[in-house]
Amino acid sequence: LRVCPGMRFQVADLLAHLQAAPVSTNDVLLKPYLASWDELIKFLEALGPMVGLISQEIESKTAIIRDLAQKAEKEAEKIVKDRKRKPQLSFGYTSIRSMIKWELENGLVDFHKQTNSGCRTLLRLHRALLWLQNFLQELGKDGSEEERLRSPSDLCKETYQHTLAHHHNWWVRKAAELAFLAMPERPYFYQLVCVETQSEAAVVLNRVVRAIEEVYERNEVALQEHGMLDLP
Ligand code: 1Q0
Repeated sequence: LRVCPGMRFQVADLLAHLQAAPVSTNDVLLKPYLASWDELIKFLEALGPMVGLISQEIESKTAIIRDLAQKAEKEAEKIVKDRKRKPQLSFGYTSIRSMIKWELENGLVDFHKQTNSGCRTLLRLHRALLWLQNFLQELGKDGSEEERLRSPSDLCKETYQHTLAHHHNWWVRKAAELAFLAMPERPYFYQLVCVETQSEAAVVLNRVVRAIEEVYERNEVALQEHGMLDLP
């Protein structure tokens, strides 16, 4: 992967964070997972103020989880000091599975009404990641002429309607439609990921898509095992 000089967003960094997230056979580390979202915010920043709302939304969701993690860490320190127990690796918000365990044990997850639990917050990011996976997969297709000519903006819209839109109300869907207009045309997009042709783009995008898939699938299974795919 090429390094883009002078750019804040680096696709190599995004890929590195995504690839650092999977741990053991079925878990996902939260630090690199959230760092991937930080990197996507940098991408959005390059698109201008039209998508500011989306960056803000991602920022607020990642901040909720990071705040909870910090609080849990302090609590964990206290427990270790008071009971002279050894801290466990799987404590608090280290990974998605430790977060689920911690929040369930501490009664932090509400299955009936909206709260700011880490689990319900991560579910929002998780659903958005499926959209991103679908979008980048379509964008990376390097087959027919027709495929190569479809505009990122249209692909954005179509994939959104098939995924994330199901979870959004009318107002958010309208706001999303506005944001799609800010999606640059392919040449500008290529520049942001530092490639020149569709076939080069396809290679980069497919690597990112595969990395997202691995993370998404693990999170999906972890949430599903705990009946958390519909948390309000
Ligand atoms: C130009 C980019 C278009 C992206 C289109 C995605 C549509 C999003 C529209 C959303 C507006 C956000 C307003 C708030 C929504 C919340 O109601 C909702 C639910 O949360 P809650 O607490 O009310 O239950 N929140 C969410 O659904 C969170 C997710 C927000 C959207 C995340 C979009 C991710 C964008 C990623 C950047 C794409 C760049 C790709 C570049 C990769 C290059 C290799």
